[in-house]
Amino acid sequence: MRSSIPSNLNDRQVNRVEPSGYGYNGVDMATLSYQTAGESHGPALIILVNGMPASVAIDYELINGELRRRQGGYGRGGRQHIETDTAEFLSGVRLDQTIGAPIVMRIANRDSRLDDLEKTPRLHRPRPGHADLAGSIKWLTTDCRETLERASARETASRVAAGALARCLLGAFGIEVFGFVRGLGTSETHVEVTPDNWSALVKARNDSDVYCPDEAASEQMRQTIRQAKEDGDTVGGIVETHIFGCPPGLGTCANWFEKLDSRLAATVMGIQAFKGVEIGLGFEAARRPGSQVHDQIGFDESRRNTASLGFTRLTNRAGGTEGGMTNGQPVIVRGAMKPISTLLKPLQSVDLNTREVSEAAYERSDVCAVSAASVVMENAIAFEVARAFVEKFGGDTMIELRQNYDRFMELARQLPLPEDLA
Ligand code: EPS
Repeated sequence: MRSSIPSNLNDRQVNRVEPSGYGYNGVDMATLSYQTAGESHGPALIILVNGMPASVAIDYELINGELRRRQGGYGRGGRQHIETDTAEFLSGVRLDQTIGAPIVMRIANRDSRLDDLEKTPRLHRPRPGHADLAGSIKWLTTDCRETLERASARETASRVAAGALARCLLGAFGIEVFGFVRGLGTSETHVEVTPDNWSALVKARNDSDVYCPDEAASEQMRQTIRQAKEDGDTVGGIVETHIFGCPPGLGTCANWFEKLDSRLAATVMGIQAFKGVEIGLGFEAARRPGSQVHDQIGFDESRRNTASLGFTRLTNRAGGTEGGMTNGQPVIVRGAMKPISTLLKPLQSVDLNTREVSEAAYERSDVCAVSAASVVMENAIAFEVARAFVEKFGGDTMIELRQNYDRFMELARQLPLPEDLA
């Protein structure tokens, strides 16, 4: 009701449509959400998570392990030798469990030097492909530093922390996430990922310093990175995430902004340097006839007690979503990362102070961060799935979430519902 809105909010705020599920005055009220703050060379990265139910057990090893993985990967730059990313919990957790209060995590930046103009000089020659030029104009400055510090992919450590925290919740319901590098430059793996083989692929991926569970493809990818380094160039790639154990019905077909597909796409496109996203067959679906796109439905009584409720598919080309909702099959998302825009052999740019054509500035950077990006996407997607899960099953505590989930699954397994319930 209008009268319940405090008078210091103007009409625009009161009437604002919040398509992303964000509620009153831009603050997410009921569902799970996170926000991040911090500059690449500021004192720390900060992550604020709201809406996490109480009594989620925090798996510190999982969270810090994912942060460590994000720092790795063949082709990374010097920064990762300086940092040891770990999440310090400042609020919302007691005795290693969430308490239902806002959660703040902090990741310290050891390479903190933002106000030291000698170590972190002003930068006037924007790098093509980075946020430098657009941001400098937007904030009416010729010092690109002010934009690049926030635009830096250093911020992705925050997303990994938030996503890995969300995985602590998902894991309690048997929902697991697997991410890897599908392609790098023109090298790619054709490995097939299934509910039966993915655990074995985790080991193969972890044994590969490019995070690809295929040894031969990994070697080609390393070679691609070595070549790019020699050429003073950079290289991008394609990363893939699979989510196993999602019950049917996460997301909805009711509104475009609530569809799980649109939320997953936004999640992926929000990661630094990502330029494309596909779910299941993605763009390939447009090239095939319907008979070679849609996944035929079967039923296997012996699987009635699994997340799929016994419904089987001959294929999973849809990538686990139909009509904006999970359908009980593994969710499959791919993202395309462009090559990093800081090149050792710089591209042409313009000095913002003089307008003279000159080479783009060089900052310490990575030749390739696709491996790290696979960790970022995997965890960012995990957060969005957890958000959809909390939205569907609700409750302030894990006890309620568990009861709602179990009850829903029981009813869904029974379909058609008995008359007294229908
Ligand atoms: C990154 C940290 C950054 C970059 C990289 C990713 O550290 P620094 O700028 O101090 O070397 O290495 O960021 C970018 C590629 C970018 O374009 O900003 C990290 O922690 O992942």
